[in-house]
Amino acid sequence: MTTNEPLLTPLNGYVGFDTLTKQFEAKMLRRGFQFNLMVVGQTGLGKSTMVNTLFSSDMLASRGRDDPSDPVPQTTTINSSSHVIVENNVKLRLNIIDTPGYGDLMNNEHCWEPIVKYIKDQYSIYLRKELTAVRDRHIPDTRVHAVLFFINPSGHSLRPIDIQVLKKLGDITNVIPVIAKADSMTIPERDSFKKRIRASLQTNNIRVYPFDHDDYNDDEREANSVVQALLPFAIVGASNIYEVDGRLIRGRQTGAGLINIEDKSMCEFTHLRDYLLRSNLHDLIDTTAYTYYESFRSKQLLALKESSAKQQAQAQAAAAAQQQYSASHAQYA
Ligand SMILES: Nc1nc2c(ncn2[C@@H]2O[C@H](COP(=O)(O)OP(=O)(O)O)[C@@H](O)[C@H]2O)c(=O)[nH]1
Ligand SMILES: [Mg+2]
Repeated sequence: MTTNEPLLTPLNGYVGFDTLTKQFEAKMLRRGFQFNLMVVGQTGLGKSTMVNTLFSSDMLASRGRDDPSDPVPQTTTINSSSHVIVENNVKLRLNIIDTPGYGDLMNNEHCWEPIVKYIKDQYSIYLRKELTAVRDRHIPDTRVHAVLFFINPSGHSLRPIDIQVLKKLGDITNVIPVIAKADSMTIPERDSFKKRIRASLQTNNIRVYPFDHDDYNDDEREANSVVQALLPFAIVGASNIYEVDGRLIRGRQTGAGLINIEDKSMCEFTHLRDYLLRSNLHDLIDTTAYTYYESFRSKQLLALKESSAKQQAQAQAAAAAQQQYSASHAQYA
């Protein structure tokens, strides 16, 4: 007999499977987590600084200039760097993928191609490993789990090139748009810029993270809609520590004074950090595996099936033609 009602184990009949979460936790702690974060945007928007700010460390060299007449140093190739960070026994293996400033050139046609190719290549590598006869117990995961997309704080709207790139990226990975260097805007300017960007994302049908899917329950949907109304996060990056009223804060000294980047009334850095690392890290990894990679995988496998069916049909046709040819020649032999 099967019933949908859960059976409670009687008090005197403790079985012990309620320790499953602990067993799982112990295993996951031992194994650690892998998170791959990509940053995309024009050179000089503060991508490297933001990565360092997010993880409170010096992972990427920020290439600011000492003198305004110096040329702007650029990242010219896609660079992946690995780091291991540990917090309260939880080990996080972090891959930061720094991309060349796209859209820096006069002719930006196809400037997104290397970025899109990199993301798809990682899916491809994973799929190949998954399909080998003797596959690794744990396939190393290099799939990009999230892209931080840096928007120029121009105060106008998204550039056509941004729209194009966002569209391409939103189709294949989790994209979190952020307004870079938000300290260059006043709060009202920032808020109307955010509104325009949200409208532009919607009219152009661009999928950014979070988006609703069947796996979410009502609470998660509710939490997502709160974040959707906040996007894009207007952030300020800073690696310097200042002492204010006896407290150490991370801040950026600007002409208008010191910005405490952890103060929510000044910028949305903490919203981004909490969202990315404290509440949604696991969901980003999950969405990559079960939405984006899954769709890549099924497309690839279908294409493979179709091409092998085609090959088979061609081979059958060739064999039939050969047979017919041999039969007709046999008549005259
Ligand atoms: N005003 C302001 N400057 C920033 C901010 N973040 C970074 N910078 C400065 O912008 C310059 C370029 O930063 P970098 O992180 O190297 O940019 P990337 O080329 O996008 O990686 C550096 O001089 C940084 O100090 C920010 O939020 N506000
Ligand atoms: Mg950089």
